[in-house]
Amino acid sequence: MTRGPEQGILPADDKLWQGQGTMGKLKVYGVPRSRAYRVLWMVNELGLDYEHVPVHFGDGSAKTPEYLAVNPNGRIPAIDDDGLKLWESMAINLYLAKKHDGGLWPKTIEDEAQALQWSFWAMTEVEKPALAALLHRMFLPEDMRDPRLADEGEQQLQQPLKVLDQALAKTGYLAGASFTVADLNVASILSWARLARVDLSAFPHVKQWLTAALQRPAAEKAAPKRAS
Ligand SMILES: N[C@@H](CCC(=O)N[C@@H](CS)C(=O)NCC(=O)O)C(=O)O
Repeated sequence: MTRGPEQGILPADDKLWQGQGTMGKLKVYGVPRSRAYRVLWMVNELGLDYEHVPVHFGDGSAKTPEYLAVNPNGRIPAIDDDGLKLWESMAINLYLAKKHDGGLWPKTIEDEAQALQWSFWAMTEVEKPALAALLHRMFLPEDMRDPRLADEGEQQLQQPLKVLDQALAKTGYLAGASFTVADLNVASILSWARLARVDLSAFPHVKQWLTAALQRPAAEKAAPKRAS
């Protein structure tokens, strides 16, 4: 299958790998139609000057020796921040939010702890069932989808969604009184549930918060575009 730019191909220009001409500039590896969306959203939110290297998870470009030197796991996303090579989407976002004073890092140590809590929680409680719903409702080719697995994912999301709804009912945000990395990290993972048409009607605070988060200009700019 030929991949267009919206799906991502490794640029032929191997200067990107060698860093020539772009020394020191933040590099973000990974196509938007992947967990790299989370990091692209963050760098847009912070207004950073960065170079996007559209390594794809499905065409072998994440398994080249050059990319494995950035992320030995052979997965996306990853960043290279002036020599600091970092992987794991949540860790990358927490690092970038803390490093750059873009208002996304919580202002107190207690709120900082909440941001860590919600980020770990989203990865452990939400990501797997949300991915099952996404894969089996829209991402996989139709003949490979199993509706039972999608429904099971939606079912497993009910309890974490209830917890999230109760938390959002208090202040509307997850760490402190404004939008932070905690909201971005959790909303970026829950974007899969929305794409998978998980019914959020029983969770009005989640529904409102998620809609507002995903409509932020930085989120829309990062969002995967459909191949034409
Ligand atoms: N926990 C990692 C997961 C990264 C991950 O699994 N990324 C997928 C794309 S969304 C990937 O690169 N898959 C390729 C593979 O597993 O070989 C993170 O959040 O960054």
